[in-house]
Amino acid sequence: MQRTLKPFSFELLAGDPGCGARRGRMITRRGVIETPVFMPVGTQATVKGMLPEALDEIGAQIILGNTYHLYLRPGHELIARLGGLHDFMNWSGPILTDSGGFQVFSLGELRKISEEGVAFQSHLDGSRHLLTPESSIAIQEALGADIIMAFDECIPHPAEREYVVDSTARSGRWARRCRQARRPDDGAALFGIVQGGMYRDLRRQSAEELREIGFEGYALGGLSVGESTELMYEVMDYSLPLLPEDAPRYVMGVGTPENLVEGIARGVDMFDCVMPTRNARNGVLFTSSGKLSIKQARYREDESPIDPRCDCYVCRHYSRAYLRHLFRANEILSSVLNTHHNLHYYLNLMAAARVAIEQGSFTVFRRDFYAQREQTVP
Ligand code: PRF
Ligand code: ZN
Repeated sequence: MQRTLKPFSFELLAGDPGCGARRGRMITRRGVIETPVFMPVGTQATVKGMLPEALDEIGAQIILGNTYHLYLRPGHELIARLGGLHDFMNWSGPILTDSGGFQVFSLGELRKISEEGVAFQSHLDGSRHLLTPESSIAIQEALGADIIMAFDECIPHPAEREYVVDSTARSGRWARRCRQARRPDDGAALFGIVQGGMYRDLRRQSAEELREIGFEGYALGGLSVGESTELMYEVMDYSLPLLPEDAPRYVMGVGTPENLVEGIARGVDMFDCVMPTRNARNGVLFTSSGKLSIKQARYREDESPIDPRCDCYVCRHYSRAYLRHLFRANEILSSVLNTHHNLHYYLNLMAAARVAIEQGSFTVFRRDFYAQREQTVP
């Protein structure tokens, strides 16, 4: 079966004359991905509240899964026996899995880092495990992901320079081990992850080492970890040019609609974030004029849709008053409808950005985006 798999490729179709924005096309073994792209997060083999066909309908091109969660429950071997993650969850499009290098590090006291890997205790039942670069790759391959990520450490912020030096060097050695552990007959693309904290020279070293090892794509990790927005943009500004022009660039765990627009302007091709899905479940909705909290009393008898400019299923059929009621009544449909709208908003923003880049008008698109929310370009 693996012999029929298509190789991975990335092609640049257009660049915006006014900034670093790129319009590209990625070909994975399970389909084409037009970039820039936002990847909805499906941590536990489901994008919470979304049927796969609803994801299709709103234009999701690729979703993200998590090594850490699926390894612990229900187990990657079980998923492999049942035909892989795609069949298991009924999503036939491309899947990218994160390596566990972020989730394990969020465990705090429950983990211990060594050269070998990360020993940790399950957040579910306290059982002990060791995740290594080799086992992370084996798990991601068993799941059948189309893009797999190197096992790294996401460094918190702020962090002492000395710690960042050691951690980044170790993530580099781990990246090399991931590259070697990859099964040659597996059709997944492997992406490296640049670390280096908020230190310019360490980001450069990390990027150079990853380029030397060679990956199909490159991610910026260790961003959106508590630093200011300005600092995150600054790190993007100097880190993105360190990556190969002809490979996809992915900023992990980012971000707000503003962050996506700024990332695109700087040449980012891929994003993922729990923000649209998690905020939806908390009643926070994204609109062209900014965020809205549906529980507010001002929406009690508001017959208008969440966003008059949105043409999603929810905005075509439901009022703010109804959505406020569902949220307050703690109804399941509240999460479903809110998630549908928020993901539609994110995916539509990306689709509009792609058109703008093709037309060479991303600068205008960016200015209009901020004007609608009564902000200015940062
Ligand atoms: N590494 C990995 N996954 C991640 C990150 C990282 O640094 C981040 C950083 N925001 C999100 N997800 N492996
Ligand atoms: Zn909508």
